Amino acid sequence: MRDRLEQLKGEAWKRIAEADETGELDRIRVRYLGKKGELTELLRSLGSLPQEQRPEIGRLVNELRSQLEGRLHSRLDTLQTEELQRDLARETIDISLPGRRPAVGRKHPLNQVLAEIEAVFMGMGFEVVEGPEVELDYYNFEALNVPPDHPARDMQDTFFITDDILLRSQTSPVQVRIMEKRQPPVRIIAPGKVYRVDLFDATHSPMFHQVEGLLVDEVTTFGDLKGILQVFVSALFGKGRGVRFRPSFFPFTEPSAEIDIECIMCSGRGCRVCSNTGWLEILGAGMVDPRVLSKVGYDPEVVQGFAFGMGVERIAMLKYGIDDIRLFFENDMRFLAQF
Ligand code: 2NL
Repeated sequence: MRDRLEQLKGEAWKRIAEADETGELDRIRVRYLGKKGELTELLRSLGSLPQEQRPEIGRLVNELRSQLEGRLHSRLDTLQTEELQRDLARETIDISLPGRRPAVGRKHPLNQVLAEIEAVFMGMGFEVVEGPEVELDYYNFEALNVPPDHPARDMQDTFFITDDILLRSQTSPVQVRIMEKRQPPVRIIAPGKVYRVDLFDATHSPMFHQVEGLLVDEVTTFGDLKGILQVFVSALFGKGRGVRFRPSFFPFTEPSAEIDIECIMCSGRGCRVCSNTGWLEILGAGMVDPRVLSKVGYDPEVVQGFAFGMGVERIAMLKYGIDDIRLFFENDMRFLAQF
């Protein structure tokens, strides 16, 4: 019996020492200490021994059982530590590897210029207002004194959806809607997308951005209009930039003017960009036609107003010397990242 115990012990120690994964230790435990384990069986067979040997052998079996448990436990400890070290080594993160720098976005150049324009007029007390791009013929044309036979009201020039619904061709309808709702003084600018039937080429786009402005109050003069537009030009193109007002015509203003600045490229000497005139057109403007005021319920004998309109793309092209409007809409990062 003693020999059998010694033999069991030798085998078990060897197995435990050779076990190289925790699952193997479980199998060893079952083999010796399980319900049908070899040591358990031995304990059960004690009854067949002579009475005087039983206490001594019983003590040895129990001693072996607790030694076995101890060894299994410490081997398990060792294996778990080794496994952890292996996992840690395998999952090491190399923190010395430089990271990938995320690309930082920026405002589209058109929105940069728009923000600049808005800031100038907000500084002079104008409020920024917006309105629908799908409009009624009434707000886009009728309320603005555009006659029924005007070329702008032709399908060749404006995107009609039905007979009386269209894509707005200017942002003036936003201003008409505001005038219908409020009493003077009105001091607003209306930025946004506008649509015209045009081929997409270097200087035309069927969709572009406009900023219109409107001021209506008691005693408003053409001199006020000139002063405000002079401030605008100085802010965007520099204080020394020459400005001229040239007589023109719009159905919604009378008198009307187109505003030119000294050519950005040649400073007035004459070049290809300004067609040798030395001047570049940047704005249309005028005193609001009394008929437009009457239609929204204002009394033209009591209030007057001025209005102006500009193309954001055109301003941005002149400011940055860009010669093709399509560059704004192609989303080529090599172009956009320059601003
Ligand atoms: C241009 C010219 C202009 C207006 C827009 C306007 C608006 C109202 C009443 C009267 Cl509600 N006028 N807007 C006036 C003159 C010129 O735009 O060249 N735009 C790109």
